[in-house]
Amino acid sequence: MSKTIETAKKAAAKRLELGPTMSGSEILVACLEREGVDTIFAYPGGASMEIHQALTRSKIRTVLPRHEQGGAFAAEGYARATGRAGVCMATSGPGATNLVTGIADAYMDSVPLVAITGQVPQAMIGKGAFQETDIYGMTLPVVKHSYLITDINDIPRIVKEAFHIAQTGRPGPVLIDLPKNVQQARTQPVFPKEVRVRGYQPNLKASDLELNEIIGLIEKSDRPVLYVGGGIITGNASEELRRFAEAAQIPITTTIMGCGAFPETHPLSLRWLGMHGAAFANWAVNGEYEPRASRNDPMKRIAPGADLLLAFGVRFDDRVTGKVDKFCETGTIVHVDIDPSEINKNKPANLPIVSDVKYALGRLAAMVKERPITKDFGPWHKQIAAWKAKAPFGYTVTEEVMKSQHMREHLKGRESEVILPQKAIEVLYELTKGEAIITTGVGQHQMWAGQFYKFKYPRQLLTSAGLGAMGYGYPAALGAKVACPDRHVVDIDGDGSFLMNIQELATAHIEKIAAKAIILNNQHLGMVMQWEDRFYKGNRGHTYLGDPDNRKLIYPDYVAVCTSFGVKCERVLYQKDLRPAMQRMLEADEPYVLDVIVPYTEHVLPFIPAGATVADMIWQA
Ligand SMILES: Cc1ncc(C[n+]2csc(CCOP(=O)(O)OP(=O)(O)O)c2C)c(N)n1
Ligand SMILES: [Mg+2]
Repeated sequence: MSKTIETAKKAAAKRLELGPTMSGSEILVACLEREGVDTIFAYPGGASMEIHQALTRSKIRTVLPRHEQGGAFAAEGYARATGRAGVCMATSGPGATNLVTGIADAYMDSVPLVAITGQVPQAMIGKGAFQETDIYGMTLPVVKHSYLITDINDIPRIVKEAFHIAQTGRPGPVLIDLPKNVQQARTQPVFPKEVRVRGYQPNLKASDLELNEIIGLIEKSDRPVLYVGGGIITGNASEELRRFAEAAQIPITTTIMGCGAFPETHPLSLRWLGMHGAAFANWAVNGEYEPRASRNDPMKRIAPGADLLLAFGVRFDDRVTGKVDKFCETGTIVHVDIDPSEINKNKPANLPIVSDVKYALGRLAAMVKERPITKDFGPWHKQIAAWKAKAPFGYTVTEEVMKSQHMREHLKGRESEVILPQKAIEVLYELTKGEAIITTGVGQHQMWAGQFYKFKYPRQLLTSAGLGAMGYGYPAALGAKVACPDRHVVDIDGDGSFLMNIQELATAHIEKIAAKAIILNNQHLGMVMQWEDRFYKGNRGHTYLGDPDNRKLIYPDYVAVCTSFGVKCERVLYQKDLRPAMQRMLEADEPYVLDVIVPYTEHVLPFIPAGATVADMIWQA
């Protein structure tokens, strides 16, 4: 052998590794092992059972969800709790389509997810084969990238690329569709040790020139606000954010995706903003206005909001901005994001910067440390303190609650024992000392979870924010608990949302995953009901979840349902029972559900109706 060939072979050996002859399924599993995957949430079928066979010979833990949607949400819970890609798998056809909601959810919330689907044999593709769906085509608008593998020799490279793409830059879901004949074929795999995807540059960094411009704007401003989101969490930039904010003394509001990116217990925290965010956060960004009766009335300003909005890792979502042209109308907008397609998408930025937020914030913190900001934001902090005192998150037992069906039919004579949903969350916050990982369904309970649990750390609130997918909470809690077995993981759920993936109680029981759930059971699709009350004169359009023929009964009987799954469950109706029951739930080393019966009459406040402005905010009961 010539010397050149030998050198080339040695160089190749550094980059590549040759494995023994294996089937395509075995190669796939070997690739997952090489990526450090320890758990896969997978439901088998004809087109994926080959891979399950290979998984039985692997150290990877295979969790069998009871519905593929549950598997996808569990993988997302795992990913959101750890930052590592979650992995789920389904068979072709209905198995694959059942994953779609989870894939879309991961896309909307930038969650690293690798979704694997079995596909019918290549020769059958396009023939309308049994359980054939074009899952590649179907999911194109909701994936970061996708692959249909047609050659067994491509498996190692594709799996490596899939994990790289899912986890770097702005994370997202990657689909791998693997036809059955490729799973069954055999070859000697060549595993790459490195990955390079042409045209994909996830490590963009702001220049010092751009960052200096930000500092110049801060020096010129009187009322700066940091508006930060999920990008801080996915970009592992919390520490840098804290250093920068503390050094520059700039108050911070987050999106709901950004909850925990900055400790909500910190004096600079304005909590989260938007439709149901803190009134003081909305005022700080937009200014305070006299409440107006109609959207056609003029907006009368009481006090101005931010004159400089520093937006990092956010996307100016409509639930945050309301009427977008009125959002931070008088402020200069700096928008820093790793994804160039987010810049100027929803709201034009005065200073747009494409950059990794961890790098940008770290560099800004260092610059400010070297040359401290000379501007005194004292008066601005005073104004914010006044706003915080004026409109903290709060709740009271209202006249409406007292007159409600709940009081008449469930609490008659014991009205003082009523449990408001907000109170239940406050008690959970106290008992867990603010340390639990919280997942949620979608609805009023989700917003209250954000308001009444204060998040101190990134990856502590796992919620379907962008897609708003009911049924997310409990399976996501399972995934988070698998990833973080030593943490308390509690799903704060609604009765409607919990029912949407109730089959996952079986997964919890059989797999011994001690994820907890608190159902804030108002017997209604509460959030839709709230809109009915506000905008449709309270006319109920199929938002009652109880048994209309027997309204005194709480329906369904979650204690009986859970018991049949082998999961402990208690119903809590009276306030005196709440704390001890929650304590028992938290102490249990097994899955545990609390069915907490609450009145349906509560509305989530503050509330800026869709497309409205801060002047239209309803913030007092
Ligand atoms: C899969 C899905 N279907 C419908 C909706 C629309 N939706 C949003 S909130 C909500 C009510 C949720 O009810 P529940 O889970 O009981 O929570 P609550 O608002 O009562 O706290 C509905 C139907 C949704 N977000 N997701
Ligand atoms: Mg409900």
